[in-house]
Amino acid sequence: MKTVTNKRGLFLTLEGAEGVGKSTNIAFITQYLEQRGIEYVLTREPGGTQLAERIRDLLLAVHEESMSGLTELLLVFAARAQHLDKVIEPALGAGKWVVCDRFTDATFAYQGAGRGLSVETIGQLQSLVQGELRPDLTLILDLDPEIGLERASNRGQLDRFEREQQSFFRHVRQGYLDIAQAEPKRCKVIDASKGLEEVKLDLLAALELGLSRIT
Ligand code: Z5A
Repeated sequence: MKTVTNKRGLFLTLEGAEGVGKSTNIAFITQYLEQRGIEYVLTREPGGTQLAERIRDLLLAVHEESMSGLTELLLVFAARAQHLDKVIEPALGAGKWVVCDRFTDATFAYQGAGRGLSVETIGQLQSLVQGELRPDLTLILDLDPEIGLERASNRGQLDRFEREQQSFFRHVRQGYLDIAQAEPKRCKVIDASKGLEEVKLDLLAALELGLSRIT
């Protein structure tokens, strides 16, 4: 087993479009870290703090008034600023690893590729809110949106995003694949259409490979 010498913790993110199985699979990542005695904080976006979770509620709820794309984008980054300040930065600074269910790649995929907002604008907000901070390793679960939406629809009431058309989720999926292609060192794509046990093994292999390159 490799000894981790980084003083600052590592920042791992899990991404993917609707119903790909992030919540299910994130447990495999944390089990992996526990087995290696690595201290970590598990968190999610949008959310992760009391205030940021309130912004999440606003983002996911179905409102009578439609939400503009820019409002959505600014709310996502407002939640992120709070999350970074209260949870992510303090944990990384204390040498803990952070495992985050979605981060800014979701903004490029959903608000950028999905809603069609400018990548430059998102990049500017990313710099403003995060400075130089980027995830060290990102695992992207990839799945045909038709299957993902079917899996998600079995969970009950659909939130504001889940009510989007399939074409929206096709753009989101492509957005993620484009990010992975542009940043192959940081991003590993995992085929989430396989059975859960196979996805787990692929995820852990991608995690080990990714970590071997950065630790
Ligand atoms: N959002 C955004 O727009 N911009 C941003 O910057 C950020 C987020 C950060 C909330 O995120 C929304 O915020 C999200 C994008 C937006 N909206 N959408 N859509 P979220 O992560 O909380 O929402 P979510 O995508 O709906 O995630 P989820 O609820 O955690 O679902 P999931 O993790 O993808 O799936 P799951 O609950 O683990 O699995 C779904 C079902 O499939 C479940 O019954 C599993 O048992 C089953 N499953 C899982 N894996 C398998 C396999 N391999 N085979 C068969 N069945 C499986």
